[in-house]
Amino acid sequence: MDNDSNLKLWYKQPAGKWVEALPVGNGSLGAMVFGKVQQERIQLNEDSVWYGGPADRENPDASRYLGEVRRLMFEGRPAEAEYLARMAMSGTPKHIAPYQTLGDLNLYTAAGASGAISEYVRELDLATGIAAVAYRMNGSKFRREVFASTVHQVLVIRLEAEGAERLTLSANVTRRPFEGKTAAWGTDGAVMSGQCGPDGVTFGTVLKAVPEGGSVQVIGDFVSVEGAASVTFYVAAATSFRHADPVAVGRARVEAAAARGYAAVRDAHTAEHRAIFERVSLELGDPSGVQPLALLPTDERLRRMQGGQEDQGLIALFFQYGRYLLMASSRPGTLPANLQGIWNESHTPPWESDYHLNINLQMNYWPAEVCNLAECHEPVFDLLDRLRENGSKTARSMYGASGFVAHHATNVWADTDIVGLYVPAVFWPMGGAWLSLHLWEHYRYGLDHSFLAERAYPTLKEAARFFLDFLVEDAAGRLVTVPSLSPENSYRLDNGNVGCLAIGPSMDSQIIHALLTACIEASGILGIDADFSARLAQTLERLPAPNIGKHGQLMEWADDYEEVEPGHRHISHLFALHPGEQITPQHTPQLAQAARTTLERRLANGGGHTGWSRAWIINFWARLQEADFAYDNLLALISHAVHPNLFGDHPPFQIDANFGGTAAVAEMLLQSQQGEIQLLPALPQAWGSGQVTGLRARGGCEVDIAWRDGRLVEAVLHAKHAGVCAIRSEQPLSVRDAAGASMEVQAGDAMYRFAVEAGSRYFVRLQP
Ligand code: FUC
Repeated sequence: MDNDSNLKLWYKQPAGKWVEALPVGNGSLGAMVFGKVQQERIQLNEDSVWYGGPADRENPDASRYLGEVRRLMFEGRPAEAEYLARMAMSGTPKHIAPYQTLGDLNLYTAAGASGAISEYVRELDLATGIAAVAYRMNGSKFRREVFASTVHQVLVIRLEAEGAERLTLSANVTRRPFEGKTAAWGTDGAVMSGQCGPDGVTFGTVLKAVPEGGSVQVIGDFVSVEGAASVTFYVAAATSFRHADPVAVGRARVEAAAARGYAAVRDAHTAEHRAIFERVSLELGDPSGVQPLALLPTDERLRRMQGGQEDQGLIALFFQYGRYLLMASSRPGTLPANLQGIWNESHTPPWESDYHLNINLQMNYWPAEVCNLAECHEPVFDLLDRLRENGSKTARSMYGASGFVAHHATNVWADTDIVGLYVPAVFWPMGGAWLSLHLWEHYRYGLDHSFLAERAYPTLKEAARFFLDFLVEDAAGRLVTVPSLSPENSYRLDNGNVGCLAIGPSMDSQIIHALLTACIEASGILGIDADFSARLAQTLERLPAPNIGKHGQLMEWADDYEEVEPGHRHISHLFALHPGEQITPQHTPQLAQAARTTLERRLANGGGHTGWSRAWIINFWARLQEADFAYDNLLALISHAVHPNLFGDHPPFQIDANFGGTAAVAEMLLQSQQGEIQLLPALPQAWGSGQVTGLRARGGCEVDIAWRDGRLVEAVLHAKHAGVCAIRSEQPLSVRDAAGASMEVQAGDAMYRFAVEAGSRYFVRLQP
């Protein structure tokens, strides 16, 4: 097997633990490949396998007690407000049910087919999306390949023997302890069907074997293959979430793929996968130092890095792995990537493996636009359509407000009520608003006018409308959210009372600021809703502005309360720095300094201890253009917060660290907030030379950047739309067009502006 590439995870032994197995996925169907020789386990997932059905959980007493909760808050009695809110506002019933495993595909090698194993290699090739296992036994070579095809909507498992040995094995699908029914399907297949709880989805998993040479039969609910030179298993799964008859859909998919045959299905898969994956390439550091390390197994590289040794290739691999994981867990028509993407082996996973809306789901999608995977963002927009529908009922019944609201967590059914009783997290009406901003980001990168008109603006507007009704005036005349909280932190009042529930937490004001600003801009572009826009502008004026507190920090709440946990993992009040852009070092230097103080305080008090928290910190440092701090935290992330298969570790496994980390690497190389492109804004010393291609900038262009010894060599801008390109640079720039002619550049205040045409390329260099 060829391992001289930095686009492969590879190992010399089978996976022991689940977090050593290698993930494949097509957005909906996922699998974890263990690579065990005698009894292979391929753990299966389907994105809509969640326990239980949709539920109307609105607390019938919420609107009756809303005024009372607010009064207690304004009287400085948060503990009493919380006591009441738990009864009066939390959903009925309290919890949402989990995302669950679909089961396991097991391959059992026949008795007698054993021997000494040598030259064992297990790998995942990010460029092809194929997991492979190879080894020698009894003088024969064995090879397996596993991939999840988006084109054919099947999981394909291919086993081959080369030499005297033949393949004799049996296969079945299981789902301990909730299997439902298992049965033979014809003479070469098996079906498992069942239901996820009394009112949950029904599912169907279908398996079919196609051997070459040898024979196949069904014994019990096993598919048994004897004496084959190779065998291809096709697996499909569906649920009633999308299909009336999941088993029929599964059978049709498996039949269609088998009819095409292994080679054709594989070719279609790799072509489709490459077309998306290869949009972006990344090389960090000098290739002569980086390439030899790719010859080491991934777990060994990880151990080296944990021991303090540098490995820029491993960072590039981690970056590309994040892109791979998003492709594998989120495609047009699927559900969004949840807390574990789509990979979950449990019936009771941590945090239900749900969609947390107070950082986690948003972080999952930070790499989508900049890392050139815009279509992978679409499942979020579909979820938003459903949140908007459910959330308008919740807004009306709980808060007497128009528009829509979603709280801190949701599920497959787009639940918008308050989830659970954990006060520091749940009473937070901002989840829908924050997620809606992803529509605006998608527009800003792609400039698709009809997407803005038809998809983005209508939802942004409903998200904004909610706050026109929900915000209340505080004693200082500001418009604030209440009850709400700063996820998931608490504060101390001067009277000694500790509270989570808060009046006007800074993150809320910052999210609302971003939302209203987006709405105003969007309505301007679309030329509609001038009156509504004017109302939003008035509201905007009255939001609490980001403010600096007694430690020189950015204040986490509207008032400068003492923080109970200054090292808290959430750093919500820096939303305005990232992913927001209300604060930038160039435009608001004092606030940027305060944000820096906040970060330093968090880190000095033990912050960054969860994977996602560390990933966010890297993004913050990148926005503050502190390249080496960003790099140190990136090293901390990869060496302390990933599993052997490079899955992010909260702990436990949570995928947001992968996506947040990937976005952070991009953020170090290219930024485009505030209408200004910045090339290499946070390039650490360790990345002296390198190149990246295919990143996207807001304003509709793709950017390739090459650098040497820490300095820009050349950036190529591929303009997708006509307009004016604005680059911020402290060093003088010159720009040429594709024909090599100097462009007319308007320069001043460290900004370089030039007109671009759709479909043209522009070459940017430092002036000699
Ligand atoms: C948020 C975080 C936790 C965890 C959970 C899924 O509530 O505070 O750390 O990531 O989401």
